[in-house]
Amino acid sequence: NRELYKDLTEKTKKGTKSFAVLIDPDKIDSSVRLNKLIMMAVENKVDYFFIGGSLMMHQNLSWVVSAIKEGSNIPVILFPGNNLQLDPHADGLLLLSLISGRNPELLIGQHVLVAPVLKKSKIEIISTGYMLIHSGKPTAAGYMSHSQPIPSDKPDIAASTAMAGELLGQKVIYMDGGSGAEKPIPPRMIKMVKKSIEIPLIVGGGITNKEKALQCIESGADVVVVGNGIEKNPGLMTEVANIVERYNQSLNVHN
Ligand code: 1GP
Repeated sequence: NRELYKDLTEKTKKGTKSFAVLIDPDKIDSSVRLNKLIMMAVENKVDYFFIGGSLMMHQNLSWVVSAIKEGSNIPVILFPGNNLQLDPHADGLLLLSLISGRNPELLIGQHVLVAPVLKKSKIEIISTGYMLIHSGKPTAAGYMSHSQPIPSDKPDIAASTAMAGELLGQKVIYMDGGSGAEKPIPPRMIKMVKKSIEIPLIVGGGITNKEKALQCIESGADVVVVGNGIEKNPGLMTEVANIVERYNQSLNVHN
């Protein structure tokens, strides 16, 4: 039994950063490709696999989860785009409450439907205050959630929203520009949110190179998530992993 949340909070307290690779099962079209990604993730000591997407056109979820479980010890955390994206073999699940929006279905409605299933499962549930941030062109997450993202030049709204999430008992805050976002979350916003909360901060969306990943980390992200960028260029996985590792090593030197 893993203690994913305990590990993450301990890392957050120490300032140690983590790297999550997002796999959208709909984008995986061959087991060769999937196994390559898994092998690369093992080599690069990736901290987490996040699994999820806006749709499930190909019903690939359980295949992807079991391939990762067979090929690695990297924790598999579901990051569901909707309540069809459950798999009992995953280690954890980000139970998302879309606190940036005002769509009651995604704040509590869908959760009521899946709660009995989740209570019975052995998956570690991590209650997540999920915040979509405007990032240029519309994203699938924005469209599918019937919600308005937080404007990217309003860090105070993001900070107040994150504080509200923490006060309501969310275990982590996830700031997301949405998959394939034009731009990552602005550093100023990450900094202000990080200063406003004690719980771990996950940041993703539009991280397409190592410089952007480093900027997110230096601004205060405890976990950086990369999906699209790795789909387009698998070598980015190694680059981001190296950046995170070097950052963590420099912490050890200074402590
Ligand atoms: C999306 O945060 C994730 O929900 C990752 O986004 O696919 O743009 O890396 P990208």
